[in-house]
Amino acid sequence: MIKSMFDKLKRGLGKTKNQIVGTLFGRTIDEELFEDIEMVLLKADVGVKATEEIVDFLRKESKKRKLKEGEELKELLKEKLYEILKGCEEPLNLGEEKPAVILFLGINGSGKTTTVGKLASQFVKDGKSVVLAAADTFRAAAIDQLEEWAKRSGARIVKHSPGADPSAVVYDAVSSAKSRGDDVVLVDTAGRLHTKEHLIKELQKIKKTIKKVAPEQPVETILVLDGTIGQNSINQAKVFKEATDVSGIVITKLDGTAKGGAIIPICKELKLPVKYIGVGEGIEDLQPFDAKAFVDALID
Ligand SMILES: Nc1nc2c(ncn2[C@@H]2O[C@H](COP(=O)(O)OP(=O)(O)O)[C@@H](O)[C@H]2O)c(=O)[nH]1
Ligand SMILES: [Mg+2]
Repeated sequence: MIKSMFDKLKRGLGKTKNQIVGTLFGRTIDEELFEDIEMVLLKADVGVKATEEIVDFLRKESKKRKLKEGEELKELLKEKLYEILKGCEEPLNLGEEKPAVILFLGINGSGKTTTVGKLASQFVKDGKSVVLAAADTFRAAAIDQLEEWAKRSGARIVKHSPGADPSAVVYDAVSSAKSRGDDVVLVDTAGRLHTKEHLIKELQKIKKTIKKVAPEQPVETILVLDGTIGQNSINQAKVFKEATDVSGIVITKLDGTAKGGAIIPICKELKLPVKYIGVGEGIEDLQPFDAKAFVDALID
């Protein structure tokens, strides 16, 4: 990972990091320290199960390796966190067929539109032609926001009027991308659906529409979760998982949250890989999830 990106990640995770690393310094390894570590991990939203697993490992290994100083646990902690998190790492799949269609889901405010915009910018920089489908048709402002991101990123936008059928937008976006030979279609959806039945129906309709035009798609259905609510996003995510097949997640707003540890229970409990993490509001602030870099930034 390039240095500026790593620095950003490190700054972003600073609050979570200070909590965790702060407990280790100037301490002798004893039961009281393990209890403090346990508390601090729980506070960082690492979750009960993973916290137990981590603290048990620290107890056993520190004994085996005859460690004395709290600081010495840092390397052990890194080792264990990496072991856990490397199973959560998986790059975005663009598939074989053009255009690749990627569907973004998540509740209102989780960061879908921003993520779509950031990702569009990365794809355009890689020389891909990108289409944004404005399938959040609830508000005019949602369409305007995506249009702004289209301008900033250099992607083409397909939009209808507010209140239009999201599936109709998706149909136009995917079929036009197909006929023009575009590489990627990013579908921005609405998160404000009144009931689960409504959500299921809407998502199924969108997916059916995509399949009709491009039978191999979507390659990815990405759930966008707000990192600042930590583990609370798990229940939210379950509703979406019940509604449709989800292939991966993006965790946003990991800059400045003290709940960065939630990435562990989120990935483990949902059994879904983390594709990207959001570390700011800017166009550059989206990083492929890299377990090694994440752990290094967390436990510097
Ligand atoms: N700090 C920070 N803010 C973010 C991040 N991702 C999104 N946001 C902000 O979260 C708010 C909601 O994002 P938006 O993309 O509109 O969410 P949507 O309703 O799911 O489309 C906006 O103010 C974004 O700028 C991130 O990674 N870090
Ligand atoms: Mg939006």
